Amino acid sequence: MTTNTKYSRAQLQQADTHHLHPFTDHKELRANGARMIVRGEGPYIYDTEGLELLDGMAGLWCVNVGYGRKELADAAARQMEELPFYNSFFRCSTPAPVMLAAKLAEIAPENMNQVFFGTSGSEANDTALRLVRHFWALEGKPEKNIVIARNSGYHGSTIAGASLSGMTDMHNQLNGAVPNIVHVIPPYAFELAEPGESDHDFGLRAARAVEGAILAAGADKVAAFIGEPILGAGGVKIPPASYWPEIQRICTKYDVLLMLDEVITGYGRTGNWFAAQTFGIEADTITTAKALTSGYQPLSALLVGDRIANTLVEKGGEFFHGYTYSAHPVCCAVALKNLEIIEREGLIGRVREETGPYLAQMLQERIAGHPLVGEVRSVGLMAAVELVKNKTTRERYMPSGTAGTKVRDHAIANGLMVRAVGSSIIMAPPLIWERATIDLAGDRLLKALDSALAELRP
Ligand code: PXG
Repeated sequence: MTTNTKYSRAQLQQADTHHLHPFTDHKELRANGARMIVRGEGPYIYDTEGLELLDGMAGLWCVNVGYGRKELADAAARQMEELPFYNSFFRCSTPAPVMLAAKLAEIAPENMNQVFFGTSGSEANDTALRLVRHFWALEGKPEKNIVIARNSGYHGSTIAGASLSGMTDMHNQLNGAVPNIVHVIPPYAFELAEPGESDHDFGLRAARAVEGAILAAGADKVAAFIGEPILGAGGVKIPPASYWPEIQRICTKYDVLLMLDEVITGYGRTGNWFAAQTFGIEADTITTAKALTSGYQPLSALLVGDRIANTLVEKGGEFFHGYTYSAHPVCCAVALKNLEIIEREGLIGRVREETGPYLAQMLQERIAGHPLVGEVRSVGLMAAVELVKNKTTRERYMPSGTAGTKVRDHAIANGLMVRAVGSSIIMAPPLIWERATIDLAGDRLLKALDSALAELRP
């Protein structure tokens, strides 16, 4: 028996009272107990009670190749047997991260040829923030240090990650964010576009909020803009097509670096290796983590563009930054095997050409017309369903989350794991989903919407 199978749910829930969970109201958790997930196979996860759930969230936006991949376990075991750890400080290195860095340079956008490793997206964003400020200092402009980010953005939970994030509740608990970070509106047309304003015009207006912030601070004070190509944890907010080209124009005009956070969108989710390719964005840094190993090991890679890397190499001296587990050989060995699987199985092309369009079609044809649904939207295998009280006025059920948690709980009861973000339901399934899996998810989501509707409008 393994740790996963030898305990009952009651035993696990008892022991779990010693465990402080992330992003959790601990009193509420102790009153209700956690669902204990003990096994995964392909697109499914299983709990202690034997309930089978179709995992519409790929773990936490990361298990892109699905569960139960023995090849990844073998890659980790081989690396652990040969060399479980050695560091990459003090002029040392090990083969796995070296080969992974070269591979990432091959699949990344053309101007990205250097990689800095960490173990989480939050760490990678700390690295990115320090690196862009260091870059401008090396260029003789240390006062060019303000970073512009967005409300509803999510960039992690360390102090720098939370400071870059645009979540009010997180900021309120920080009691002092990292200074010189400014937030502007996100490109969220469903709630923020004015009546009669086209998506195109709203996209330009949202991008020009960045220009406004640059002009307010003075371009000689602004180091960079950071954004997720699609806001993920903030609710799969997909920008209008006009947004990213305008952001690119603005960053170029004022010589502001463009930092992309692809912790969720990286490694195939939008139908290309990176969403930078899907949206045609040329960035100076790209933060990646999660699906780099499909979540089988903790690993992040900050992809660094040539402009920053050249300065760092040519005039940098020592960059006083790094983590014990930067370039961890076991994590990197797993990442190499994971990228090999993604390529060998053609998962990214399938998302781009088949399952992404099929998911969009399923949502349009089967979900969009439901009385609770105000909008469906998706890119690749990343989707949101907006829940409303009134389809025309887009009035919401209050307090925020009322409809979201109801639909989510019914979805889980019907065998589909999804996530609720305020008044929306979001999905980011493993890239191994096929048409039949998407149909099944559609059946279960529809049942959940009907059950929630019956409770909300008895
Ligand atoms: N950037 C983005 C875009 C993320 O989505 C991070 C950075 C931080 O990564 P780490 O590995 O430090 O967690 C993330 C993480 C959710 C949820 O509820 C999303 C994340 C993490 C936890 C929960 O959707 N994204």
